[in-house]
Amino acid sequence: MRIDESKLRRWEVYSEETTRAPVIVRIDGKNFHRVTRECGMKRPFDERFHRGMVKASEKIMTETGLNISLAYAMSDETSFLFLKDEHLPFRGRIEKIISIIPSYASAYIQNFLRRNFSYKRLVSFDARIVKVQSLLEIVEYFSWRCSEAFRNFLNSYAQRIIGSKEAYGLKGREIIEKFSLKGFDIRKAEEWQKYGTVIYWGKIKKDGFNPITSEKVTVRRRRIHIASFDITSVHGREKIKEIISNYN
Ligand SMILES: Nc1nc2c(ncn2[C@@H]2O[C@H](COP(=O)(O)OP(=O)(O)OP(=O)(O)O)[C@@H](O)[C@H]2O)c(=O)[nH]1
Ligand SMILES: [Mg+2]
Repeated sequence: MRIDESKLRRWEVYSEETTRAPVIVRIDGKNFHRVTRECGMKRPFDERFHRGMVKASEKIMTETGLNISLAYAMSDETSFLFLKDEHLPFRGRIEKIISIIPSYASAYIQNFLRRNFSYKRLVSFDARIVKVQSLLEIVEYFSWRCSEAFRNFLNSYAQRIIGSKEAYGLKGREIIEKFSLKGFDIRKAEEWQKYGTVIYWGKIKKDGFNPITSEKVTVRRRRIHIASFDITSVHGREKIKEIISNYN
């Protein structure tokens, strides 16, 4: 039988679907409600798991050749920002981008859960494209994910501290008031639990040595930075803007 290869290639109907920068790729663990339960993780927040998600995101930024400017991890999800067209892998091909990034995450988290929680079942992450148009929209997006993290923080502690019946239908402010009556001061709670973690490139100065001139020199290197802060606040939004503007 003669194979008409060009016809068969045309059946790959989505292979030329592309995106442009700036673009965000969000990955999310599949059925992690069950995975985290079967791992016996601490509820509502397991620091080891969060550190694992942050490390996975960091590795994707540093060891895969992908040119990601910033990532934001909370719960079982991470959002990755590709800032410029020249940073986009695979000529911006969507099929490639949304299959390869969650594959790296799955591979890392699979090993991580096996090592740290003796978890033997398979895990997976899905991925989606979030097309943003401007610096303002990038900040708006990360602020939204951070507000989700904070909402999740309030609701998950409310279940335990106030009780699910009593907490039902309460607004954020009311939950915080009830927390303080019960002696839980959220200002003292862990920042990563409230706001997730931002992973980004920062510059550091390093002392070096020029062997030709035999002079001490200061070199600038880029290095991964990790920080947890309230992205919904004026200060937090400014910080995201500043991180991104520093790349130019
Ligand atoms: N115990 C514990 N569970 C966590 C932690 N972080 C995330 N999770 C669990 O992961 C879930 C993530 O939410 P979702 O992504 O909406 O739920 P999912 O079960 O992964 O469902 P799909 O993403 O739709 O497949 C949470 O509801 C928690 O059950 C943690 O630090 N500790
Ligand atoms: Mg999930």
